[in-house]
Amino acid sequence: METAAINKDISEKPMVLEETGAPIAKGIFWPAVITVISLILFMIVFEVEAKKAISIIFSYCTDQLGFLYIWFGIFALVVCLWMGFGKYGDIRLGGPDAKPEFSRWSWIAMFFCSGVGTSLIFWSSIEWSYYYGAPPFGIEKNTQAAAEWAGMYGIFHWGPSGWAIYLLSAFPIGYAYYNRKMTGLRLSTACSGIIGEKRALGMVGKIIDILMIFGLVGGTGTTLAAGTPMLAEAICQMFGLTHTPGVDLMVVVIWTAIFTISVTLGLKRGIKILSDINVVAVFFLCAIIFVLGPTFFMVNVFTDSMGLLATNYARMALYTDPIRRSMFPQWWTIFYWAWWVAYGPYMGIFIARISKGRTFRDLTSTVILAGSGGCALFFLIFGNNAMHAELNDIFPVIEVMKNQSPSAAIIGVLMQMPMKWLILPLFIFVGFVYSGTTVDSSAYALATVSSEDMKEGQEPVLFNRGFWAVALGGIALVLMKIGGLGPLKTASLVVSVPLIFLMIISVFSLLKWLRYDYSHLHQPRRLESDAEKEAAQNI
Ligand code: NM2
Repeated sequence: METAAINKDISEKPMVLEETGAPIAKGIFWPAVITVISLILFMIVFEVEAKKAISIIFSYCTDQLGFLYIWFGIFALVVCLWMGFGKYGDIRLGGPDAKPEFSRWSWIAMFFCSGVGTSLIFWSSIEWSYYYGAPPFGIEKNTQAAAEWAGMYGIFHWGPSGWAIYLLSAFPIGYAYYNRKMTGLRLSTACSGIIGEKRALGMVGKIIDILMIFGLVGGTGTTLAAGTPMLAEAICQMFGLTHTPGVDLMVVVIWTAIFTISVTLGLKRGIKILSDINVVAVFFLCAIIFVLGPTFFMVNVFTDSMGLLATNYARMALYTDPIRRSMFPQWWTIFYWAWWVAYGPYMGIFIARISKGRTFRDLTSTVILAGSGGCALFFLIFGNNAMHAELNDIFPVIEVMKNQSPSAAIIGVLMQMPMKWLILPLFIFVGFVYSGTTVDSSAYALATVSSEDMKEGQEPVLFNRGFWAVALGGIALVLMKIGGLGPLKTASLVVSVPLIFLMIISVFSLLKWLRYDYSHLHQPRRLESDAEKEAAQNI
């Protein structure tokens, strides 16, 4: 195949498996550390002002600029589908002969566990209750119609558009690294086709990577913020303790220990193994709740949700509610897209790193299908189980959420189930490991971005990996102590506005490279037979 031959040409350099880690890129590492620390210090010292300023900017971004996120969600999905199923679908990261580094199972486990964490359990359990009480499209609240939409909307927010945002920059980042043999798995490198290599290596590149780092630090904060009280509540229920801030702190400390160990062990001995364990434990937990819970209700609601989702995808994907101004899309869809974007370049780096030997088609079909399918499974089980408890007066989810906390409601539902002696400890285990696998890969990606000249097969040096893991835990601890991860979360979402443009630039860079590297695909096809020539003349 011609495509294959050219693919080989541009990937002739043999794979080098380095023994030592890639050194720290001081020009990125220190400015990133200093920027992140000064911003956090600033938020601590000027807490009130910072909160106010950030929330004004955030409302502006979601409200006035909301359409940007909405169109970006469409853009990401269309581009990923075209990459996978268009003329470049056969391109393989690493060239036509590259073999996958990880088995399909581990590959899926890794991108799934790095892309979503304990927040998936949190939100899948209670997201429906918000939609039930304040539904979209002018539907009356707390009605049967509201419940139908409530069971489905979360699946949309954790579905194909989100996973496409995650996958989008994996194409340019992976192609630059594995096929064009550029050193550095970075967003700046992936943008270099458009902004030029000199700028990518200079100041502009550094700003791009620092923005990406800040988005990710904040995104991780959001993850830990959602998971911490829920896990702390589960621990308190199990051991009969009172839920105090001390238990929250303990959760973060245990988490930090888990992801620091995992990331310092490296990609193959740490992150991969933890992800494999996580997927098995998660499936086990889901299976128990599925069997012991209202199985037929769950499956029936899910089936109905699939119909609603399929018929209304475009409506939801483009919903801005400009006339009624219920703020539903701003508070939900746009907030979610911003959160996916904050994680986007990191997931681009991480998916690219683990996808050597995979074709563009494989990337699109597997990441989008397995990612959305995996998330939908949580809504099927955790969401519908909780909704069933509310609608059938088994447990007053909404009341507990209002009077106590969402975490108390989530654990309260599980406490109504048979075999809670098994469910609760398993839930705690999964909770810890699940965000452990998200944050270890975040730390890995941060270390990758701040590494110099990282060759294929090489990992960032140990210090770099360990540093980011401890830093992520430390930041969460400090912020929780001064009253919540809220401002950091919002700040990270504000950073997602420039990230949208950078991710678009990286896609155009890739297109430029592909047009150059596969120019034969753009020339008119030579007409071979006389019959073909004749047919062409008759058109
Ligand atoms: N997303 C997928 O904590 C997490 O699950 C991280 C959340 C962006 C909504 C990702």
